[in-house]
Amino acid sequence: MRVAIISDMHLGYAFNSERGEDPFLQAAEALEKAIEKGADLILVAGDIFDSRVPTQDVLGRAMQLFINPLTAKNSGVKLVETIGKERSEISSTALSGVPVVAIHGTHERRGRERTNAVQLLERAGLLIHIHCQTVVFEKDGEKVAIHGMSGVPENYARKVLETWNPRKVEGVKNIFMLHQSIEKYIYTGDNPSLKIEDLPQDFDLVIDGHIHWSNEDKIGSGKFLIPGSTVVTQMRQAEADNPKGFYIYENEKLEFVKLETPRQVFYKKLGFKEAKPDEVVRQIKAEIEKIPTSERKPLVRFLLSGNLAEGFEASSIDLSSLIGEYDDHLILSFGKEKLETSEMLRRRHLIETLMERQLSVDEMGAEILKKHLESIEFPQNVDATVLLEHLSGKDPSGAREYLKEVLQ
Ligand SMILES: [Mn+2]
Repeated sequence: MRVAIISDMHLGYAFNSERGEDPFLQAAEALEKAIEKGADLILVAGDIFDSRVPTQDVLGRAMQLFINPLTAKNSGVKLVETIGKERSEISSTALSGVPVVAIHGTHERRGRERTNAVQLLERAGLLIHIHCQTVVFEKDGEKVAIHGMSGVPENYARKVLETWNPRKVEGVKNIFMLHQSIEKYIYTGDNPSLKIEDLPQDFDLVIDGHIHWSNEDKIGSGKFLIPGSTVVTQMRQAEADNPKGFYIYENEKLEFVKLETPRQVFYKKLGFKEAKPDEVVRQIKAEIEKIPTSERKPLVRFLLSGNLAEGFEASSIDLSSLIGEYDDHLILSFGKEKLETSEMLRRRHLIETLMERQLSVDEMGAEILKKHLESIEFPQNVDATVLLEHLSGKDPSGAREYLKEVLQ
């Protein structure tokens, strides 16, 4: 049996903006190619939608997309068993053509009593949604069990999995699908409760959505797969390095199918030393000139770091003019959080030096005060240590007395 594995389509991401069509275009390409490549079944590992409550425009577009696999030719694959899932929840239309089995992700998750957007697609007869449930398909005598755990808050993931405790179905291929951060594969800000060792070790394939760049690894005697997203939602190195696509799983082998529609991504790091804004702009432009033009505007992100010349700060660089200037053939963005002013650099150096010398907090305070007094050309006979002792003591007015005394 040929199983297509797609994840994180994020339909509705950047909707109504220049990049609003990207998720639809790329999800459509993935579904089409899966059918073209003869998939018997399509799995989606969560985050079909970008938001909990997609607008009707987004929902409508998603419904149009998911009709396509169902109108394709059915290869003879059929649902033969469900575990923990009522057969009555599954519409016969969802079993026609190339059936789609999906879990919901972090972006679609809602309260227990509320219908999420993936369940909505199931109710429309477009797919099968599973959460701590198993569906078994058969084709030409070969059976595949799909066990799915939809996205749950990270701190509950281990508990939910332990409570459900999915067991492999004997004598069939077992695929486990989830949508969580897993130690080693962590999404920014997530605090995963699951480790690779917590996942079923005796399944043939474990699929994890949520992480947006693809990766193949081993788990127990089987394979561990992160399909990655079909669309770029966060500009970062891993997204620039990894092509977008989906996988085909057959006979224990994984084949990556690259998508053609995604924009090219360029992630560039530029470091500066006492640079003036026009120098920064000049270097950015020189880098931009190296980027080949393409039909679909590439996504270009610059990560600026280092420090600027005396008297300049990041806001002195006119980045919005640059964005406008190249608007015709690039989608530019900048990260300038790591670009320091020379003042920030001096302070950081001072603190780093003090930490290296392993001074106590009081000693560090005295050093910082001393440097500050020097920089404002305070009379040199004022002892920073004594002054700080007065300032941090019970009666700070002693500091005034001390200053009066030494400055007379
Ligand atoms: Mn996602």
